[in-house]
Amino acid sequence: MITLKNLSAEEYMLPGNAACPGCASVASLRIALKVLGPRTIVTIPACCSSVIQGYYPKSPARVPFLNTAFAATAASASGILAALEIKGREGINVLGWAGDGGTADIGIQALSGAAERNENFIYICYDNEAYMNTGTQGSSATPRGAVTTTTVTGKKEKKKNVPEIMIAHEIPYVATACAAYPLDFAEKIRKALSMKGLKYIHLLSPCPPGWRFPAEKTVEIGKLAVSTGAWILYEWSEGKYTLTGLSKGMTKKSSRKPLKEYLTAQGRFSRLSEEETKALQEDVDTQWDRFNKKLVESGTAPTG
Ligand SMILES: Cc1ncc(C[n+]2csc(CCOP(=O)(O)OP(=O)(O)O)c2C)c(N)n1
Ligand code: SF4
Ligand SMILES: [Mg+2]
Repeated sequence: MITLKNLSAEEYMLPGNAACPGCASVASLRIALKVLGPRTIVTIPACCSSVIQGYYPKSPARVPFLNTAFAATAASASGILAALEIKGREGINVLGWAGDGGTADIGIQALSGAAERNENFIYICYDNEAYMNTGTQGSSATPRGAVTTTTVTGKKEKKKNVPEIMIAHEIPYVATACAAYPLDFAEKIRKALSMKGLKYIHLLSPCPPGWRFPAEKTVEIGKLAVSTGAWILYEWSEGKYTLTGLSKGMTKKSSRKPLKEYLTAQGRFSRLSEEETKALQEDVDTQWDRFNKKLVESGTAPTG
């Protein structure tokens, strides 16, 4: 189990990079690399992270990063694995690290193919819920009601559920995480490392300029996503769902904060009417009702 005491003190993502102040994705990449260690190759498509790690002629990264085409993260990771095998190199971790646009939209075919082949790498989607690097266009992971530059009156469609799509592929491990809970995230990477095949982690990654909140509130916003139940922390493996972290105590509606607290803390939801806010609260409650049934079927529902 990863704790603050045994989390590596070594840094593989150095400060002084090109991320915005308060960027949850770069803080999470730092945590991920602490768990993965120096014998790691990361492949990333076009996204904020490619700018952060590759601001030529300098780089904050202390492990090799391959910058690949927007659609190609999972294909690229598969290629790296094949090359390592041909070269007879063992004990090297391969990480695909991509945004929500590069995962839920343009990269999903490569990811689905890699899942079918059960390629032996970890794929982490850091989900800031829009195309941030190109100026906050909406993606299929943008939640209903959020304003982006392509959903100026608030997005009408629901967020695509990529973790469930990955579960349908029956890969060894699927988990969600939130950047505000780095140890929960770290522990999930540690578990993923112990398994062979494709492991998928979907990380909610608050973004101050894109979600329109002050940079010092990143952790607060991430915690609100979980404590209001908008974002569920869980793991899935061998057909069973398990809640983790704060989400463990949140199966009952009375244990969850009103969604409004999460929504009103962000400028991207400022156009919501009372009725729309109510509808989004109903979405969260329905999401939990469905999830609770999965826990019962898994035999992992909390008792009491
Ligand atoms: C085929 C292709 N289309 C569009 C782009 C332009 N582009 C570069 S980064 C990016 C946004 C990426 O969004 P996401 O994957 O969510 O990562 P984020 O920027 O939010 O970190 C886009 C549209 C591209 N590089 N390649
Ligand atoms: S736009 Fe958002 S995700 Fe991109 S670097 Fe800035 S804070 Fe991070
Ligand atoms: Mg994004």
